[in-house]
Amino acid sequence: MAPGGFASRGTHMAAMPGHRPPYLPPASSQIASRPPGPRPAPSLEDDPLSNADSPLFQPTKVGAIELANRIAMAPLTRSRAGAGDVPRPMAVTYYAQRASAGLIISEATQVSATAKGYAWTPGVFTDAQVEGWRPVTEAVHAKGGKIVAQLWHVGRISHPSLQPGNALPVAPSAITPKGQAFTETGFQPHPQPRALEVDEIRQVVADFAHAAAMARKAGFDGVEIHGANGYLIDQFLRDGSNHRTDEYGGSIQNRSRFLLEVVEAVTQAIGADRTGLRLSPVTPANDASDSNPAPLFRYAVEQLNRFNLAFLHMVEGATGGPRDIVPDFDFTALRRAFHGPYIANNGYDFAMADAAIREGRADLIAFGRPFIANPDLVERLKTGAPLAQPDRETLYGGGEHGYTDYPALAA
Ligand code: 8OZ
Repeated sequence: MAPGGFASRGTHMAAMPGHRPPYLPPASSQIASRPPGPRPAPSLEDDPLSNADSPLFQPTKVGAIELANRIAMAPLTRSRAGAGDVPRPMAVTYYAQRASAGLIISEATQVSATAKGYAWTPGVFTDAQVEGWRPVTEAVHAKGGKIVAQLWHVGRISHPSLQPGNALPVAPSAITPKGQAFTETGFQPHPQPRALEVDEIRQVVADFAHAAAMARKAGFDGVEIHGANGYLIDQFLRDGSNHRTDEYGGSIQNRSRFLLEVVEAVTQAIGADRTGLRLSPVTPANDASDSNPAPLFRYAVEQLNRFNLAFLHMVEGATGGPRDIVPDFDFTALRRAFHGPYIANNGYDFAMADAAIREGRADLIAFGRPFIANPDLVERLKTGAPLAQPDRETLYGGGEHGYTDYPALAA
């Protein structure tokens, strides 16, 4: 094993360094569905306290996509793609096992070769990648599920060993992020990235549109544009990573330009009713920071309204960490400002999710980590069954173990 505890392919890595705090809760964490004590009589019809009565389990629609319930599987990087960044057959099993989610959002998926920043993550821009994804989307559909592809460009969160021709990663500005890249040979510091030229920005926008069209060819019901967690779109949005002095930097309007151009190109390619977006206004993941996020994200969301997107997916707080990292940040104001379906995410349990839907604070709830070890999460939430905890050692990299071998509860 290399210094720093990194394990190469075939074994596993426990936690990626760019994300503080880590994406896993302590092992003691539980999803509580109701207070302890005797359960009332198990009548699904008249028991007002039954989890099964929750609006979480009611069908809904996001844009053109009809969903069996209001539970989304959040995007989860698992680093198990094969050569050419093509999903391997075990991904078919993994996603099909989780098809009872109303909506599956795929793991983050490169829109181009330069979009890559982690070992063994898949793409959706070549014909071979489309062929690798097709059996995944078919298997999810055969089980009545829906699945969108999360379209990803990492920007500066990368390393030359993951880039074509060992080139430097690209970014809005040549500002080195703190943290280390997860490469095929171990963790390595992120280098200073190269600032994109304006004509290159146009190409990246076109790459998102191309990947969206390829995702539809692969049978995905739509896409989620990854605008969160300190990757390229978020690097443009936030002033800690964007020091440009041209039309893509400076004012809130200018820093939002790249996001809005990507949204416009993708919606033109596949339709706004099949296009969603994920944002994370206050997360510190991947060294993301902004001096004044409230007006920035207010402006971005107001501008998004002109597209009629299928959904807006919000990471509320620090990704995989505290929800109140910026205690006075008002997510309900953003939810109200957005005129479309709102997917809330980050640390929800059944009770929080049920209350958020009932009180109109969200239309869907995305669960991430709980889906790793609970392929039948929807059923477990419905029945109040206990949740299995994921094994940290098998989160990223490796094979079927810790991926497709978490069992559903016996019927
Ligand atoms: C965990 C590990 C690697 C990547 C994100 C795509 O934060 C990710 C990611 C998460 O959005």
